[in-house]
Amino acid sequence: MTKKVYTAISADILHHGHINLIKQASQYGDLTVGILTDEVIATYKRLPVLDFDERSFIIENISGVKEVISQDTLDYTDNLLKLKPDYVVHGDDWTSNDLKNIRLNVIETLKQWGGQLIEIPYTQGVSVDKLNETVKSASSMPEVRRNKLKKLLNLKPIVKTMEAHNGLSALVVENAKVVKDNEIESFDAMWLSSLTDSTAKGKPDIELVDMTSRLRTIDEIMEVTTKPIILDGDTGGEIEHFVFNVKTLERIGVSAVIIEDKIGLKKNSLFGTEVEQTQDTIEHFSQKISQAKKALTTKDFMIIARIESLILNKGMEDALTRAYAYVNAGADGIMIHSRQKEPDEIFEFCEKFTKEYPNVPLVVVPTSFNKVYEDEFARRGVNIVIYANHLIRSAYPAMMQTAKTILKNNRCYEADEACLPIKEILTLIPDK
Ligand code: SPV
Ligand code: MG
Repeated sequence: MTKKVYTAISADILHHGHINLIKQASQYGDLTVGILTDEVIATYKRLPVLDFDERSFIIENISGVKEVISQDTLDYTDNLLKLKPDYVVHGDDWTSNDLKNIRLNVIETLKQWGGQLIEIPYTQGVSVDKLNETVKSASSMPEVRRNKLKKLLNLKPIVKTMEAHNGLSALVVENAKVVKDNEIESFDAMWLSSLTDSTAKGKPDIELVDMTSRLRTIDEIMEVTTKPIILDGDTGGEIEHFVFNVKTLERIGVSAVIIEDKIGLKKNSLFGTEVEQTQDTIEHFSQKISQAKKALTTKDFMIIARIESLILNKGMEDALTRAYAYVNAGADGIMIHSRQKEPDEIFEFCEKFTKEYPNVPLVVVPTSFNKVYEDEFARRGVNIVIYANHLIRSAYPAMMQTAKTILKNNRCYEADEACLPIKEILTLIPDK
């Protein structure tokens, strides 16, 4: 009987190494190729350039391929259990890279029916890094970056978003990655927080850092990253100004702006009712949304309305009434905010809102209700989770500690332990 052979690939940037793999694998029997889904690639690498159907079409037309199936997880186990192949073929590069654990799972699973893993030498001369660099610079262009958030919303159960306030923190969001047993975790998008942008400049979060300055930060971050950007637009300011600003943001490749329904001197929401804050009228804020929507050119750019009713103790009814009104005014999504430690009011809002508008993206910022896991939010209908301030909140105590260590010791030897080695800081940012 003909043997069954399985291999899995992304096939987004196709090169001679793939052909080599397929050629060799097909010599062992009937070859099924698992194509990683867009969602898997988006988490593991970046949004694919070609979508799943396009990639599958290419691979099924390569000679030596008997069949193409989808692989819905980075881990092979599900497909292997379905197919029970005699052989899995893979390049030998995965013994040492992020796929190490995935490889071990393959070996374990194959043991169940005496299957075998065949590792072929990784094709030399393939400059994947160079190909990736080309894709990366193309994918930081405004037209490409802008619609990434909408694409991710379609692909992922929840879009994981982390704050960035300058080039370096944005590089952390771009590159941070954790390898687990059978998956790889990374952030999907960046939140350009007003709190952290202001704090990084030593200023209070009261719309003092103006749009001209915010645009400088955005540009600094855009220069070194490819992930989509959600801008904290504070109150959006005057309607007449907001209409201009959304056009600028759209043109430079920001994916979304979130504006909050407050008016007058804005203070940070996490103060709640401890400081004076005034909520806008539904009519005026709805106008701000609808006029800005009319000014846009593309369908990619999103204006998300942020509701402050729970922050200001105005109650659930008020929050929901506002949410429905803002959606009717054209908002592309709703952010519901709360400063309660327990997530109850957020969950109640999610349940009621998603019943009415199951397809309108819902955003939460769990700074206070921080025990909830992402998959629980996703189950309750949340589409974007924003970790709004955690990089700067962790950087500040680390910097203060180092400063004090040097003051205590009157020399810097003791501080070295908590510092990045000089060699690493010199090479952290490549010079090309
Ligand atoms: C920010 O990050 O600036 C926000 C979210 O607006 S919060 O600080 O929770 O108000
Ligand atoms: Mg803010």
